[in-house]
Amino acid sequence: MESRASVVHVAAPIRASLARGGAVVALESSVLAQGLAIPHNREAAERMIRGVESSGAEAAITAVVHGVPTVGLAAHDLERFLARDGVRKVSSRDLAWCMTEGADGATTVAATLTLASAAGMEVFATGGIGGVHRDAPFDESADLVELARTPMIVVCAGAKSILDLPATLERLETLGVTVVGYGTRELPGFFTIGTGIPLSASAESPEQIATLWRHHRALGRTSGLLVVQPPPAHSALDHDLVDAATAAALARAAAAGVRGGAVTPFLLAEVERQTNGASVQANLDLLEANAVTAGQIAVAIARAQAGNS
Ligand code: PSU
Ligand code: MN
Repeated sequence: MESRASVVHVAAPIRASLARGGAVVALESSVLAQGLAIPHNREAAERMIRGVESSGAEAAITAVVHGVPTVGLAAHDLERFLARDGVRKVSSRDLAWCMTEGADGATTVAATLTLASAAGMEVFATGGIGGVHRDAPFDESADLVELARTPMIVVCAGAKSILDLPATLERLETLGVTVVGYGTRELPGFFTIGTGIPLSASAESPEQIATLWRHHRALGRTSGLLVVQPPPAHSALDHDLVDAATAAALARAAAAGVRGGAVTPFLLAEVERQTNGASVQANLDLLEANAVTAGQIAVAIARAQAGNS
């Protein structure tokens, strides 16, 4: 049988960096092909890559490229994903089918975890993870179960505000995923700085996350570690504004009968409309901030490992 590593194409520079124990950060592509509209998606890609690099790490976007699971998307392929034309949304269940059809697929957090871990990566930056949807028996993102079985650090601004956040945190606890606040003791609200929901762990530095990760791995834990960082204060949104926008978006989704994988992109676009675009600015800023932090964590882990060997 083909091995997991052999079916995933890892771009040469990323492979070389991993082989010498360098710092690398995975980035998802669904946020580019489904989550953000043109031209914001290009800005997001550029700012995330630069953010990772500003920390001294290398960025690798994951995607399925003409049926090939890929870690380290080439520039000319990225253009097709930014054009969003015929690019499907690929969660973990969709990976093998996307390969079978030879299609282009933009990977969600769940699918990115699968590809990046096959490549031997340990750090991944995104905006917000999926989770348990509100009043929807039963819509829970595959992001949660993949986090439960993939040893990877995921840096995000929490779960998207359109979700049931207390239920999402409870599910993460059940699944054994450690959630650590980065510079905060409460769960961030993605667009908002806080939610009032307390966390059981909080860290202040990349080195502290690296130590936490070392302990996690030493215990033989095969689950992920979710690092949640509040969005930058200058563009974070007000609670009431997000609440009202979300309520309106949920009502429209219900009226339009939106289901399955289309729910998350639909709600994000509606929130953008309801906030007159303010949510996009917040989204871009937090994506970059998360990329910077993930880069710093990857560098701290690489340094600690170099020091130990
Ligand atoms: N957060 C965003 N934009 C996005 C997503 C998250 O700000 O586009 C994407 C991520 O790829 C996440 C996915 O993994 O939405 C979750 O989709 P679902 O709920 O269908 O699993
Ligand atoms: Mn879903």
